[in-house]
Amino acid sequence: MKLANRYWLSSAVFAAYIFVVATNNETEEIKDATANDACPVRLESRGKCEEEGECPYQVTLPPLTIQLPKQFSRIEEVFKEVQHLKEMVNNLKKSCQDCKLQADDNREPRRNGLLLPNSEALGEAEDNRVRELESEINKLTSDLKNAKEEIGVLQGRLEKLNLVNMNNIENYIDRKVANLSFVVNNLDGKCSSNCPNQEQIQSRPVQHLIYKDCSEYYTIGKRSSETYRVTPDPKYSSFEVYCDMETMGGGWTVLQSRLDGSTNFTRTWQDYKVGFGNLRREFWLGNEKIHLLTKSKDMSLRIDLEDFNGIKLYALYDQFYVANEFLKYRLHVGNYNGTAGDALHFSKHYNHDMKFFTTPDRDNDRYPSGNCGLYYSSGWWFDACLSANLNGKYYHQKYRGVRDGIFWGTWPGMSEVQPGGYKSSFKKAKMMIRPKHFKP
Ligand SMILES: *[C@@H]1O[C@H](CO)[C@@H](O)[C@H](O)[C@H]1NC(C)=O
Ligand SMILES: *[C@@H]1O[C@H](CO)[C@@H](O)[C@H](O)[C@H]1NC(C)=O
Ligand SMILES: *[C@@H]1O[C@H](CO)[C@@H](O)[C@H](O)[C@H]1NC(C)=O
Ligand SMILES: *[C@@H]1O[C@H](CO)[C@@H](O)[C@H](O)[C@H]1NC(C)=O
Ligand SMILES: [Ca+2]
Repeated sequence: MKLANRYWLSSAVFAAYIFVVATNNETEEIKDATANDACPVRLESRGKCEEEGECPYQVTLPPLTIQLPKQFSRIEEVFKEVQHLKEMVNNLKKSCQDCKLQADDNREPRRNGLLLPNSEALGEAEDNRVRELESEINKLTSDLKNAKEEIGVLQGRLEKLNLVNMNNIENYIDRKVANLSFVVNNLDGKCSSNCPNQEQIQSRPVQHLIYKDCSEYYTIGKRSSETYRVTPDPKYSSFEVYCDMETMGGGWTVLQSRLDGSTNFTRTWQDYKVGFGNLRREFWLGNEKIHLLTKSKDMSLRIDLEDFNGIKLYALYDQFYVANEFLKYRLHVGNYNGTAGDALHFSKHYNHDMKFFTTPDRDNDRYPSGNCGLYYSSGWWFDACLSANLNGKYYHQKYRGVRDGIFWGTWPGMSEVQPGGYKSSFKKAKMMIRPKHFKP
Protein backbone atom coordinates (compact mmCIF):
# COMPACT_ATOMS: atom_id res chain seq x y z
CA MET A 1 0.00 0.00 0.00
CA LYS A 2 2.67 2.45 1.03
CA LEU A 3 4.73 1.66 -1.98
CA ALA A 4 1.85 2.32 -4.34
CA ASN A 5 1.23 5.65 -2.64
CA ARG A 6 4.84 6.70 -3.13
CA TYR A 7 4.74 5.77 -6.72
CA TRP A 8 1.70 7.91 -7.31
CA LEU A 9 3.32 10.91 -5.63
CA SER A 10 6.48 10.61 -7.67
CA SER A 11 4.49 10.44 -10.87
CA ALA A 12 2.55 13.54 -9.94
CA VAL A 13 5.74 15.45 -9.22
CA PHE A 14 7.28 14.35 -12.47
CA ALA A 15 4.22 15.44 -14.44
CA ALA A 16 4.22 18.83 -12.73
CA TYR A 17 7.87 19.36 -13.56
CA ILE A 18 7.25 18.69 -17.26
CA PHE A 19 4.44 21.12 -17.25
CA VAL A 20 6.54 23.91 -15.76
CA VAL A 21 9.30 23.41 -18.32
CA ALA A 22 6.86 23.52 -21.16
CA THR A 23 5.37 26.70 -19.84
CA ASN A 24 8.74 28.40 -19.44
CA ASN A 25 9.73 27.56 -22.99
CA GLU A 26 6.53 28.94 -24.43
CA THR A 27 6.85 32.12 -22.44
CA GLU A 28 10.33 32.70 -23.76
CA GLU A 29 9.21 32.30 -27.33
CA ILE A 30 6.47 34.86 -26.82
CA LYS A 31 8.98 37.33 -25.30
CA ASP A 32 11.30 36.89 -28.33
CA ALA A 33 8.47 37.56 -30.72
CA THR A 34 7.62 40.77 -28.87
CA ALA A 35 11.25 41.95 -29.05
CA ASN A 36 11.50 41.27 -32.78
CA ASP A 37 8.40 43.31 -33.44
CA ALA A 38 10.66 46.28 -32.52
CA CYS A 39 9.86 49.58 -30.95
CA PRO A 40 6.13 50.05 -30.86
CA VAL A 41 6.83 53.29 -29.08
CA ARG A 42 9.75 55.27 -30.35
CA LEU A 43 11.47 58.24 -28.77
CA GLU A 44 12.86 60.20 -31.65
CA SER A 45 14.22 63.25 -29.76
CA ARG A 46 17.79 61.89 -29.37
CA GLY A 47 17.83 60.64 -33.00
CA LYS A 48 19.85 57.60 -32.15
CA CYS A 49 17.37 55.14 -33.52
CA GLU A 50 19.04 54.45 -36.89
CA GLU A 51 21.22 51.80 -35.37
CA GLU A 52 19.31 48.67 -34.89
CA GLY A 53 19.13 47.00 -31.49
CA GLU A 54 19.92 50.24 -29.63
CA CYS A 55 16.41 51.60 -29.72
CA PRO A 56 15.30 52.98 -26.35
CA TYR A 57 11.70 52.19 -25.63
CA GLN A 58 9.22 51.98 -22.88
CA VAL A 59 6.19 49.77 -22.63
CA THR A 60 3.64 50.06 -20.00
CA LEU A 61 1.55 47.01 -19.45
CA PRO A 62 -1.52 46.82 -17.31
CA PRO A 63 -0.90 45.05 -13.98
CA LEU A 64 -0.98 41.30 -14.61
CA THR A 65 -2.07 38.63 -12.15
CA ILE A 66 -1.94 34.97 -13.02
CA GLN A 67 -4.17 32.67 -11.06
CA LEU A 68 -2.50 29.26 -10.61
CA PRO A 69 -4.58 26.25 -9.69
CA LYS A 70 -4.55 25.73 -5.92
CA GLN A 71 -2.75 22.32 -6.26
CA PHE A 72 0.40 24.29 -7.15
CA SER A 73 0.63 25.54 -3.60
CA ARG A 74 1.44 21.95 -2.62
CA ILE A 75 4.42 21.75 -4.95
CA GLU A 76 6.80 22.69 -2.19
CA GLU A 77 5.31 20.06 0.05
CA VAL A 78 5.66 17.45 -2.68
CA PHE A 79 9.30 18.40 -3.26
CA LYS A 80 10.02 17.97 0.40
CA GLU A 81 8.33 14.58 0.33
CA VAL A 82 10.38 13.59 -2.71
CA GLN A 83 13.56 14.64 -0.96
CA HIS A 84 12.62 12.53 2.00
CA LEU A 85 11.80 9.56 -0.20
CA LYS A 86 15.08 9.91 -1.97
CA GLU A 87 17.00 9.78 1.27
CA MET A 88 15.01 6.78 2.36
CA VAL A 89 15.68 5.00 -0.89
CA ASN A 90 19.40 5.72 -0.56
CA ASN A 91 19.42 4.36 2.96
CA LEU A 92 17.60 1.25 1.88
CA LYS A 93 19.96 0.80 -1.03
CA LYS A 94 22.96 1.05 1.25
CA SER A 95 21.61 -1.40 3.78
CA CYS A 96 20.63 -3.70 0.96
CA GLN A 97 24.19 -3.72 -0.35
CA ASP A 98 25.38 -4.61 3.12
CA CYS A 99 22.82 -7.43 3.20
CA LYS A 100 24.07 -8.75 -0.07
CA LEU A 101 27.67 -8.80 1.07
CA GLN A 102 26.58 -10.47 4.25
CA ALA A 103 24.52 -13.02 2.37
CA ASP A 104 27.45 -13.90 0.15
CA ASP A 105 29.55 -14.64 3.20
CA ASN A 106 26.91 -16.38 5.24
CA ARG A 107 24.49 -18.48 3.23
CA GLU A 108 21.90 -19.03 5.89
CA PRO A 109 18.44 -18.86 4.38
CA ARG A 110 16.71 -17.72 7.57
CA ARG A 111 19.03 -14.73 7.90
CA ASN A 112 18.62 -13.87 4.27
CA GLY A 113 14.88 -13.69 4.68
CA LEU A 114 15.15 -11.30 7.60
CA LEU A 115 17.40 -8.98 5.69
CA LEU A 116 14.68 -7.80 3.32
CA PRO A 117 14.25 -4.14 4.21
CA ASN A 118 10.72 -3.03 4.97
CA SER A 119 10.84 -0.20 7.51
CA GLU A 120 12.88 2.88 8.27
CA ALA A 121 13.89 1.58 11.69
CA LEU A 122 15.49 -1.37 9.98
CA GLY A 123 18.63 0.63 9.07
CA GLU A 124 19.98 0.65 12.58
CA ALA A 125 18.94 -2.94 13.25
CA GLU A 126 20.69 -3.93 10.05
CA ASP A 127 23.89 -2.25 11.12
CA ASN A 128 23.81 -4.15 14.39
CA ARG A 129 23.18 -7.45 12.68
CA VAL A 130 25.96 -6.78 10.22
CA ARG A 131 28.34 -6.19 13.08
CA GLU A 132 27.10 -9.34 14.81
CA LEU A 133 27.59 -11.40 11.68
CA GLU A 134 31.00 -9.91 11.13
CA SER A 135 32.21 -10.93 14.55
CA GLU A 136 30.63 -14.37 14.09
CA ILE A 137 32.51 -14.81 10.80
CA ASN A 138 35.75 -13.73 12.42
CA LYS A 139 35.20 -16.31 15.12
CA LEU A 140 34.45 -19.03 12.57
CA THR A 141 37.53 -18.10 10.56
CA SER A 142 39.83 -18.46 13.54
CA ASP A 143 38.09 -21.74 14.48
CA LEU A 144 38.73 -23.02 10.96
CA LYS A 145 42.37 -22.02 11.17
CA ASN A 146 42.74 -23.94 14.43
CA ALA A 147 41.00 -26.97 12.91
CA LYS A 148 43.33 -26.88 9.90
CA GLU A 149 46.39 -26.82 12.15
CA GLU A 150 45.03 -29.72 14.17
CA ILE A 151 44.38 -31.71 10.99
CA GLY A 152 47.95 -31.06 9.85
CA VAL A 153 49.33 -32.39 13.13
CA LEU A 154 47.07 -35.47 12.99
CA GLN A 155 48.07 -36.16 9.39
CA GLY A 156 51.72 -36.06 10.34
CA ARG A 157 51.11 -38.54 13.16
CA LEU A 158 49.09 -40.80 10.86
CA GLU A 159 51.88 -40.87 8.28
CA LYS A 160 54.39 -41.81 10.98
CA LEU A 161 52.09 -44.59 12.19
CA ASN A 162 51.71 -45.88 8.64
CA LEU A 163 55.45 -46.00 8.14
CA VAL A 164 56.01 -47.73 11.48
CA ASN A 165 53.33 -50.31 10.68
CA MET A 166 54.67 -50.88 7.20
CA ASN A 167 58.19 -51.49 8.51
CA ASN A 168 56.87 -53.84 11.17
CA ILE A 169 54.92 -55.83 8.63
CA GLU A 170 57.87 -56.05 6.27
CA ASN A 171 60.18 -57.23 9.04
CA TYR A 172 57.60 -59.77 10.17
CA ILE A 173 57.18 -61.14 6.65
CA ASP A 174 60.92 -61.30 6.11
CA ARG A 175 61.35 -63.28 9.32
CA LYS A 176 58.52 -65.64 8.34
CA VAL A 177 59.98 -66.21 4.88
CA ALA A 178 63.40 -66.94 6.34
CA ASN A 179 61.85 -69.37 8.79
CA LEU A 180 59.80 -71.10 6.08
CA SER A 181 62.82 -71.42 3.77
CA PHE A 182 64.75 -72.95 6.65
CA VAL A 183 61.95 -75.43 7.40
CA VAL A 184 61.50 -76.35 3.72
CA ASN A 185 65.24 -76.93 3.24
CA ASN A 186 65.26 -79.18 6.29
CA LEU A 187 62.32 -81.19 4.97
CA ASP A 188 63.97 -81.51 1.55
CA GLY A 189 67.11 -82.88 3.18
CA LYS A 190 65.10 -85.35 5.28
CA CYS A 191 63.08 -86.55 2.31
CA SER A 192 66.06 -87.17 0.02
CA SER A 193 67.82 -89.19 2.73
CA ASN A 194 64.76 -91.04 4.06
CA CYS A 195 62.96 -91.89 0.86
CA PRO A 196 65.61 -92.61 -1.80
CA ASN A 197 63.58 -95.33 -3.50
CA GLN A 198 60.54 -93.18 -3.95
CA GLU A 199 62.58 -90.38 -5.48
CA GLN A 200 64.30 -92.72 -7.88
CA ILE A 201 60.97 -94.17 -8.97
CA GLN A 202 59.60 -90.69 -9.53
CA SER A 203 62.63 -89.21 -11.23
CA ARG A 204 63.34 -91.99 -13.72
CA PRO A 205 60.29 -91.70 -15.96
CA VAL A 206 60.01 -87.99 -15.25
CA GLN A 207 63.54 -87.14 -16.35
CA HIS A 208 62.65 -87.30 -20.03
CA LEU A 209 59.41 -85.39 -19.63
CA ILE A 210 60.11 -82.63 -17.20
CA TYR A 211 62.55 -79.81 -17.81
CA LYS A 212 62.58 -77.12 -15.21
CA ASP A 213 64.05 -74.40 -17.40
CA CYS A 214 66.07 -73.74 -20.56
CA SER A 215 69.38 -74.76 -18.98
CA GLU A 216 68.08 -78.35 -18.74
CA TYR A 217 67.21 -78.33 -22.43
CA TYR A 218 70.74 -77.10 -23.09
CA THR A 219 72.11 -79.94 -21.00
CA ILE A 220 70.30 -82.55 -23.13
CA GLY A 221 71.82 -81.01 -26.23
CA LYS A 222 69.28 -78.46 -27.47
CA ARG A 223 71.18 -75.60 -29.09
CA SER A 224 68.61 -73.62 -31.06
CA SER A 225 67.02 -70.54 -29.58
CA GLU A 226 63.35 -71.51 -29.61
CA THR A 227 60.25 -71.89 -27.48
CA TYR A 228 60.31 -74.88 -25.16
CA ARG A 229 57.90 -76.25 -22.55
CA VAL A 230 59.17 -76.10 -18.96
CA THR A 231 57.85 -77.35 -15.61
CA PRO A 232 59.73 -75.58 -12.84
CA ASP A 233 57.41 -76.98 -10.16
CA PRO A 234 55.59 -80.29 -10.81
CA LYS A 235 52.77 -79.15 -8.50
CA TYR A 236 51.84 -76.54 -11.10
CA SER A 237 51.20 -76.94 -14.79
CA SER A 238 53.97 -76.51 -17.36
CA PHE A 239 54.23 -73.57 -19.73
CA GLU A 240 56.05 -72.34 -22.83
CA VAL A 241 59.17 -70.19 -22.57
CA TYR A 242 61.64 -68.78 -25.06
CA CYS A 243 65.19 -70.11 -24.63
CA ASP A 244 68.28 -68.13 -25.59
CA MET A 245 70.87 -70.78 -26.39
CA GLU A 246 73.50 -68.37 -27.73
CA THR A 247 74.22 -65.51 -25.33
CA MET A 248 77.21 -66.17 -23.06
CA GLY A 249 77.03 -69.91 -23.56
CA GLY A 250 73.24 -70.21 -23.71
CA GLY A 251 70.75 -71.98 -21.44
CA TRP A 252 68.87 -68.78 -20.68
CA THR A 253 65.14 -68.69 -19.96
CA VAL A 254 63.90 -65.33 -21.25
CA LEU A 255 61.59 -63.40 -18.92
CA GLN A 256 61.10 -60.24 -20.91
CA SER A 257 61.89 -58.87 -24.35
CA ARG A 258 61.52 -55.50 -26.09
CA LEU A 259 62.56 -54.87 -29.67
CA ASP A 260 59.97 -53.02 -31.77
CA GLY A 261 57.08 -51.71 -29.67
CA SER A 262 54.63 -54.30 -31.02
CA THR A 263 53.37 -55.16 -27.52
CA ASN A 264 51.78 -52.66 -25.15
CA PHE A 265 53.36 -52.87 -21.69
CA THR A 266 50.82 -50.62 -19.96
CA ARG A 267 48.96 -53.50 -18.35
CA THR A 268 47.00 -54.56 -15.29
CA TRP A 269 48.14 -56.55 -12.30
CA GLN A 270 46.38 -59.61 -13.73
CA ASP A 271 48.16 -59.27 -17.09
CA TYR A 272 51.56 -58.97 -15.43
CA LYS A 273 50.68 -61.94 -13.23
CA VAL A 274 49.91 -64.39 -16.05
CA GLY A 275 52.09 -62.79 -18.72
CA PHE A 276 51.34 -61.22 -22.10
CA GLY A 277 52.73 -60.66 -25.59
CA ASN A 278 54.43 -62.89 -28.14
CA LEU A 279 57.27 -65.14 -26.88
CA ARG A 280 59.10 -64.79 -30.21
CA ARG A 281 58.96 -61.01 -30.19
CA GLU A 282 57.94 -58.82 -27.25
CA PHE A 283 56.49 -60.17 -24.02
CA TRP A 284 56.41 -60.37 -20.24
CA LEU A 285 56.58 -64.02 -19.19
CA GLY A 286 54.38 -63.45 -16.10
CA ASN A 287 55.15 -62.91 -12.43
CA GLU A 288 53.66 -66.25 -11.39
CA LYS A 289 55.95 -68.13 -13.80
CA ILE A 290 58.97 -66.01 -12.84
CA HIS A 291 58.25 -66.85 -9.22
CA LEU A 292 58.12 -70.60 -9.95
CA LEU A 293 61.30 -70.47 -12.06
CA THR A 294 63.32 -68.57 -9.46
CA LYS A 295 61.92 -70.57 -6.56
CA SER A 296 63.09 -73.92 -7.90
CA LYS A 297 66.79 -73.01 -8.13
CA ASP A 298 69.22 -70.20 -7.30
CA MET A 299 69.10 -68.10 -10.44
CA SER A 300 71.26 -65.44 -12.06
CA LEU A 301 69.67 -62.62 -14.00
CA ARG A 302 71.13 -61.17 -17.16
CA ILE A 303 69.88 -57.92 -18.65
CA ASP A 304 70.89 -57.00 -22.21
CA LEU A 305 70.37 -53.49 -23.53
CA GLU A 306 70.98 -51.84 -26.87
CA ASP A 307 70.48 -48.14 -27.58
CA PHE A 308 69.72 -46.46 -30.92
CA ASN A 309 73.45 -45.78 -31.48
CA GLY A 310 74.04 -49.53 -31.58
CA ILE A 311 75.78 -49.61 -28.20
CA LYS A 312 75.20 -52.94 -26.42
CA LEU A 313 75.83 -53.37 -22.70
CA TYR A 314 74.71 -55.86 -20.08
CA ALA A 315 74.10 -56.28 -16.36
CA LEU A 316 74.54 -59.60 -14.59
CA TYR A 317 73.14 -60.36 -11.14
CA ASP A 318 74.25 -63.53 -9.36
CA GLN A 319 71.18 -63.46 -7.18
CA PHE A 320 67.63 -63.16 -8.50
CA TYR A 321 64.40 -64.23 -6.87
CA VAL A 322 60.80 -63.04 -7.22
CA ALA A 323 58.49 -63.81 -4.29
CA ASN A 324 54.90 -65.06 -4.65
CA GLU A 325 51.75 -63.03 -5.15
CA PHE A 326 51.02 -62.89 -1.43
CA LEU A 327 54.33 -61.03 -1.08
CA LYS A 328 53.41 -58.91 -4.09
CA TYR A 329 56.11 -60.50 -6.25
CA ARG A 330 58.83 -58.76 -4.27
CA LEU A 331 62.19 -58.54 -6.05
CA HIS A 332 65.40 -59.93 -4.57
CA VAL A 333 68.38 -59.02 -6.70
CA GLY A 334 72.08 -58.72 -5.91
CA ASN A 335 75.76 -59.32 -6.76
CA TYR A 336 76.03 -57.13 -9.81
CA ASN A 337 78.60 -57.61 -12.50
CA GLY A 338 78.63 -56.20 -16.02
CA THR A 339 79.01 -53.14 -18.23
CA ALA A 340 75.64 -51.35 -18.13
CA GLY A 341 75.91 -50.31 -14.49
CA ASP A 342 73.89 -51.43 -11.49
CA ALA A 343 70.77 -49.34 -12.09
CA LEU A 344 68.68 -51.62 -9.87
CA HIS A 345 70.72 -50.40 -6.89
CA PHE A 346 71.27 -46.86 -8.07
CA SER A 347 71.49 -45.12 -4.69
CA LYS A 348 70.05 -45.17 -1.21
CA HIS A 349 67.00 -43.36 -2.53
CA TYR A 350 66.60 -45.30 -5.78
CA ASN A 351 66.86 -48.98 -5.08
CA HIS A 352 64.64 -51.59 -6.72
CA ASP A 353 65.91 -54.48 -4.62
CA MET A 354 63.33 -55.77 -2.11
CA LYS A 355 60.56 -53.70 -3.69
CA PHE A 356 57.07 -54.98 -4.42
CA PHE A 357 55.65 -55.18 -7.90
CA THR A 358 53.40 -52.26 -8.87
CA THR A 359 51.06 -51.92 -11.85
CA PRO A 360 48.88 -48.97 -12.94
CA ASP A 361 45.97 -50.60 -11.11
CA ARG A 362 47.89 -51.88 -8.04
CA ASP A 363 49.99 -49.45 -6.01
CA ASN A 364 52.63 -51.26 -3.93
CA ASP A 365 55.37 -48.68 -4.46
CA ARG A 366 57.23 -46.48 -1.99
CA TYR A 367 55.82 -43.24 -3.38
CA PRO A 368 53.19 -42.11 -0.88
CA SER A 369 51.21 -39.62 -2.94
CA GLY A 370 50.66 -41.54 -6.15
CA ASN A 371 51.12 -44.70 -8.18
CA CYS A 372 54.46 -44.90 -10.00
CA GLY A 373 53.06 -47.62 -12.28
CA LEU A 374 50.28 -45.33 -13.39
CA TYR A 375 52.58 -42.34 -13.80
CA TYR A 376 55.20 -44.29 -15.79
CA SER A 377 52.67 -46.49 -17.65
CA SER A 378 54.38 -49.68 -16.57
CA GLY A 379 54.46 -52.66 -14.26
CA TRP A 380 57.73 -52.80 -12.29
CA TRP A 381 59.34 -53.15 -8.86
CA PHE A 382 59.00 -49.41 -8.28
CA ASP A 383 60.70 -47.61 -5.43
CA ALA A 384 59.66 -43.92 -5.26
CA CYS A 385 59.84 -44.15 -8.18
CA LEU A 386 62.67 -45.43 -10.39
CA SER A 387 66.29 -45.63 -11.52
CA ALA A 388 65.43 -48.45 -13.93
CA ASN A 389 62.26 -49.46 -15.75
CA LEU A 390 62.51 -51.97 -18.57
CA ASN A 391 58.72 -52.16 -18.99
CA GLY A 392 58.29 -48.49 -19.93
CA LYS A 393 56.74 -47.33 -23.19
CA TYR A 394 58.58 -48.23 -26.38
CA TYR A 395 59.80 -45.07 -28.12
CA HIS A 396 61.32 -45.40 -31.57
CA GLN A 397 63.52 -42.35 -30.97
CA LYS A 398 64.29 -39.61 -28.45
CA TYR A 399 61.20 -38.32 -26.65
CA ARG A 400 60.11 -35.48 -24.38
CA GLY A 401 57.99 -35.15 -21.27
CA VAL A 402 57.56 -37.77 -18.56
CA ARG A 403 60.45 -40.25 -18.53
CA ASP A 404 58.12 -43.16 -19.15
CA GLY A 405 60.21 -44.92 -21.81
CA ILE A 406 62.45 -47.93 -21.29
CA PHE A 407 65.01 -46.65 -18.79
CA TRP A 408 68.33 -47.72 -17.30
CA GLY A 409 69.70 -44.98 -15.06
CA THR A 410 73.38 -45.98 -15.20
CA TRP A 411 73.58 -46.01 -19.02
CA PRO A 412 76.42 -43.78 -20.33
CA GLY A 413 75.09 -40.25 -20.83
CA MET A 414 71.61 -41.26 -19.67
CA SER A 415 71.38 -38.71 -16.88
CA GLU A 416 72.89 -35.85 -18.89
CA VAL A 417 70.39 -33.20 -19.91
CA GLN A 418 70.00 -33.16 -23.67
CA PRO A 419 69.16 -29.98 -25.63
CA GLY A 420 65.41 -29.47 -25.89
CA GLY A 421 64.76 -31.69 -22.87
CA TYR A 422 64.94 -34.85 -24.96
CA LYS A 423 65.31 -38.24 -23.30
CA SER A 424 66.97 -41.20 -24.94
CA SER A 425 65.27 -44.53 -25.22
CA PHE A 426 66.39 -48.06 -25.99
CA LYS A 427 66.11 -50.11 -29.12
CA LYS A 428 66.28 -53.46 -27.36
CA ALA A 429 65.94 -54.78 -23.84
CA LYS A 430 65.97 -58.35 -22.61
CA MET A 431 65.80 -60.05 -19.21
CA MET A 432 66.73 -63.71 -18.82
CA ILE A 433 67.72 -66.18 -16.11
CA ARG A 434 69.87 -69.23 -15.72
CA PRO A 435 70.83 -71.35 -12.71
CA LYS A 436 73.61 -69.61 -10.81
CA HIS A 437 75.93 -72.61 -10.96
CA PHE A 438 75.18 -73.55 -14.56
CA LYS A 439 78.28 -74.30 -16.64
CA PRO A 440 77.61 -74.35 -20.36
C1 LIG B 1 12.77 25.13 -25.28
O1 LIG B 1 12.47 24.18 -26.27
C2 LIG B 1 13.53 23.95 -27.18
C3 LIG B 1 13.03 22.96 -28.24
O2 LIG B 1 11.70 23.06 -28.37
C4 LIG B 1 14.71 23.41 -26.44
O3 LIG B 1 15.82 23.18 -27.34
C5 LIG B 1 15.11 24.37 -25.35
O4 LIG B 1 16.19 23.78 -24.57
C6 LIG B 1 13.94 24.67 -24.46
N1 LIG B 1 14.32 25.65 -23.45
C7 LIG B 1 14.13 25.49 -22.16
C8 LIG B 1 14.59 26.64 -21.30
O5 LIG B 1 13.61 24.49 -21.68
C1 LIG C 1 60.20 -70.88 13.01
O1 LIG C 1 58.90 -70.95 13.54
C2 LIG C 1 58.71 -72.02 14.47
C3 LIG C 1 57.25 -72.07 14.85
O2 LIG C 1 56.60 -70.89 14.58
C4 LIG C 1 59.63 -71.80 15.65
O3 LIG C 1 59.46 -72.84 16.59
C5 LIG C 1 61.06 -71.74 15.18
O4 LIG C 1 61.93 -71.46 16.26
C6 LIG C 1 61.24 -70.69 14.09
N1 LIG C 1 62.59 -70.78 13.55
C7 LIG C 1 63.31 -69.74 13.24
C8 LIG C 1 64.67 -70.03 12.62
O5 LIG C 1 62.94 -68.60 13.44
C1 LIG D 1 48.39 -49.28 -24.13
O1 LIG D 1 47.35 -49.68 -23.27
C2 LIG D 1 46.88 -48.65 -22.44
C3 LIG D 1 45.88 -49.23 -21.47
O2 LIG D 1 44.97 -50.06 -22.10
C4 LIG D 1 46.27 -47.56 -23.31
O3 LIG D 1 45.81 -46.49 -22.51
C5 LIG D 1 47.32 -47.04 -24.28
O4 LIG D 1 46.76 -46.11 -25.16
C6 LIG D 1 47.93 -48.18 -25.05
N1 LIG D 1 49.05 -47.65 -25.84
C7 LIG D 1 49.19 -47.87 -27.12
C8 LIG D 1 50.40 -47.28 -27.77
O5 LIG D 1 48.36 -48.50 -27.76
C1 LIG E 1 82.47 -60.28 -13.09
O1 LIG E 1 82.61 -61.13 -14.18
C2 LIG E 1 83.95 -61.26 -14.65
C3 LIG E 1 83.95 -62.10 -15.90
O2 LIG E 1 83.05 -63.15 -15.80
C4 LIG E 1 84.80 -61.87 -13.53
O3 LIG E 1 86.13 -61.98 -13.93
C5 LIG E 1 84.69 -61.02 -12.29
O4 LIG E 1 85.36 -61.59 -11.20
C6 LIG E 1 83.26 -60.78 -11.90
N1 LIG E 1 83.18 -59.84 -10.82
C7 LIG E 1 82.40 -60.02 -9.77
C8 LIG E 1 82.42 -58.93 -8.76
O5 LIG E 1 81.64 -60.98 -9.67
CA1 LIG F 1 52.16 -45.12 -4.11
